Amino acid sequence: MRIDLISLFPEFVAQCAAFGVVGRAGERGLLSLYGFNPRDYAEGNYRRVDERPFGGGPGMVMLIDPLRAAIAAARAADPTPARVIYMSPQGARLDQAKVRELASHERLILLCGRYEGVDERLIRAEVDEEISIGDYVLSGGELAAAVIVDAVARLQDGALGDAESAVQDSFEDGLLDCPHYTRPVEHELGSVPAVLMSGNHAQIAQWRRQQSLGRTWQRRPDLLNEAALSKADRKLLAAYQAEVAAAEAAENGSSAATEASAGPDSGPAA
Ligand code: 9WO
Repeated sequence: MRIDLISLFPEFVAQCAAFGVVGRAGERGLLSLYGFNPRDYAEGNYRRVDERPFGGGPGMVMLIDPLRAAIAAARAADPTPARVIYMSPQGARLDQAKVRELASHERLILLCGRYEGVDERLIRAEVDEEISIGDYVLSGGELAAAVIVDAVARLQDGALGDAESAVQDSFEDGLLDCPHYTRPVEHELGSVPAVLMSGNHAQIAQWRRQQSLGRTWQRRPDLLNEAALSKADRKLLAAYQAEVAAAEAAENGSSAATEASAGPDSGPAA
C-alpha cells in the first residue's frame, strides 16, 4: 500500500510511522509513505500557502493552488489511482470498520490542513472523503493522518506476527478487549485470575469472551447494540450482569466489602 501525505510538516507523520509494527511494515515493503509539501509548490519569494479569510475573522485559510499542485505531484508520482482524504473534524468518524475499508485500498492521499482550514473549493474539487478521528480540534491534520497510517499499516498482510494477529484485536468483533495478565502470578497488587492458570483452553476462551462482553456492556453499551451476539454470548453476559448486580446488592446491604467484586481480579464464573 502507498500513502501520500500532503502536509506542511510531512516528516512529522513519517516520524510517527518509524517505530514498532508500522516501522516494520515499512521495512518489509508493505507500506510506503511519501510526503508532498504544498510550500514546495507555492509561488513567489515568500512561497505563501495561506491567506486571510474572505468575510473576515481570525486566522488564515490555506490557498487552493499550492495544495492542488502538491496533490497533482503526488498523483503524478505513481499511476495507481488514489483516494483523497481530508483529515477534518467535519468528517465522518473513524472506526475499525472504516480502517479496514481504507486498508483495502492500494493507495491513499491524506490531505492535512493547518491554520483555520482549507479553501472549500479545493475540498470540493479534489477530496473524495473527509474523516475525523474524534470530536476535538487539533492544530492540524497531521496527528489524525498518523492515526490512519498506524491503523491501516498494521492490517497489511504480514505486518503483524502470528502472536499479534489482528483477528484477536479489540473491535475486530465489535467488542472491547478482555483484561491481560503476565507474571508474576502473585503480586502486591493482586493475583492473576485462577482460570488463566488452569490450562483449560476452552474455559479460558470462554472467560475472555465473557470479560469482553461484560466490559463492553459496562463501558461502551453503544457498541453492544451493534455487535452480533450469539445465544452463548447472551448467557455469558447475563451471568456477568448477575454477578455485578449481586456485588452491588452486597455493597449496599453490608458495609463490609467482603463479597465478590465485578473487577477483573475476580470476574464472574461462567
Ligand atoms: C480552527 C479554529 C479556530 C477557531 C474556531 C474554529 C476553528 N476550527 C479550526 C479548525 O478546524 N482548524 C483545523 C485544523 C483546520 C483543518 C486542520 N486542522 C485540524 C484537523 N484540526 N483538527 C483536525 C482533526 C482532523 C481529524 N480528526 C480530528 C481533528
